[in-house]
Amino acid sequence: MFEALSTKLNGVFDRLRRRGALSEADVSEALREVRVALLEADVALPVVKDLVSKVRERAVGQEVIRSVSPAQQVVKIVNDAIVEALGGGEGVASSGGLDLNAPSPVPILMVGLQGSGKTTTSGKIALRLKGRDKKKVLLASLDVQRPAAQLQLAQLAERAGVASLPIVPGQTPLQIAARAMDVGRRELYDVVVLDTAGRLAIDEALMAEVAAVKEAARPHETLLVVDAMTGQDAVNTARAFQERVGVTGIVMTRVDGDARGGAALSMRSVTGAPIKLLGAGEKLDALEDFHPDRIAGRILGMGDIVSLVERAAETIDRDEAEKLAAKMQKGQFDLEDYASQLKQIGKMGSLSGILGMLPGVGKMKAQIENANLDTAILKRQAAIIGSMTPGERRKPDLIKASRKRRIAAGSGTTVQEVNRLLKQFDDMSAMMKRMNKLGQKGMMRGGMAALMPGNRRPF
Ligand SMILES: Nc1nc2c(ncn2[C@@H]2O[C@H](COP(=O)(O)OP(=O)(O)OP(=O)(O)O)[C@@H](O)[C@H]2O)c(=O)[nH]1
Ligand SMILES: [Mg+2]
Repeated sequence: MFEALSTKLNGVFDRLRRRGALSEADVSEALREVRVALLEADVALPVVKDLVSKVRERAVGQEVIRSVSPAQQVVKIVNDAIVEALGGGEGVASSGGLDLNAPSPVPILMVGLQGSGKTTTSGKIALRLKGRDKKKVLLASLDVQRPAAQLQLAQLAERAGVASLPIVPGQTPLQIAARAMDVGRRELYDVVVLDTAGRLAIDEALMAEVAAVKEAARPHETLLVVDAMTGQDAVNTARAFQERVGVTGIVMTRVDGDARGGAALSMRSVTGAPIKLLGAGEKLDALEDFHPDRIAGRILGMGDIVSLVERAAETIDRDEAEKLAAKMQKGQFDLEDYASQLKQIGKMGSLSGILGMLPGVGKMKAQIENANLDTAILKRQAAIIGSMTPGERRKPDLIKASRKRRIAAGSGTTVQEVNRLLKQFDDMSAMMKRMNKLGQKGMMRGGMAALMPGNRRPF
């Protein structure tokens, strides 16, 4: 699932990242492409509109985090909007997994159209509850439509190693449900899964049967099973079930196929019900909890950028950055400031990884990696600066031969390394002066990339 959407969005972001600074037109163009990609993935139109307008609003009003590029921020904003569309996001309880917080035996009712995967999913849920949650599970088939349906569930129960309700021919679904709950209570089961019959299409007979069973069994979870391959139809089915029966969650099956995935993105917004589980294969263990953030990560394939932006937002002290910017403007940037920059970069992890993501540095990434630039060098540089006196840090010109020897000895480095650091700092100061001529805006766009020693000339 999601392959095509993922490829398209990746294309959009690749093009975006090749630009350094983004104009509003760039963002608009990218959003047009995002919109088309979502529509092609079969996401419902109102959901697409909502998502795109949210992204536009946030991208425009976004405060710039200077250590990341505008394109990366857009990736993060799109990511967050997708997470929200999937039913996640801040302040929203994780919708992954089932809610079993009720007196035993907890009834779970499985509903859905024919062939959507109700019976298979009942078996999967039983296996998972038994294994992972150490629950005593009873499976009961209320399917009196298909002759072999009850047998199918009994066989699945055997494979999952759980009990199934003995088959009594001639009973109605309501009678079977009552018997299942009765056995569940008497034999102290934790969970009773009630698997119902499907119909080819939504019809009143099906809805009435399901509604009656629901009324009688009072399930704690009513799970609607939908086939991801049916795309927009799955969403319409879900809406109908939600209106007529009321469901507490959705299980989307066949996500192992090449479904376009739009249904997953539309489901929450159209039905209000969360997707709780994913069926990812015919085997009994092919059941996954639904985590909006992980799914978004799977769609965008850009988890590294998303977490980079998050880390940057957390670690970069905004006031510090403002002060620094002002100093740079006045040409007062000194080694003390450089050291504090090194520390911030250090907090964010591997330098070459971060550098590669910074605007305009992409090209140099290979060179940087070849030069084996990593945080070890940053630490040595920090040590060198740490061995200087405050006066030396403010006025590096003071540092002549004998001072260099002292600093090298104090930091466990060599005079050559001290020289290299000073040379870099000189280069950087020269660059900053040039940037000042470009004006504040140009410098801000350069962001921290401009502060990177490797950005001009790798070691
Ligand atoms: N690839 C794949 N196949 C699945 C998945 N879930 C179910 N199936 C297959 O889909 C077919 C139908 O599954 P069932 O569980 O019998 O569907 P049902 O909803 O109980 O069908 P009815 O009882 O006839 O309404 C079976 O061949 C399953 O193996 C899934 O997540 N991935
Ligand atoms: Mg079935």
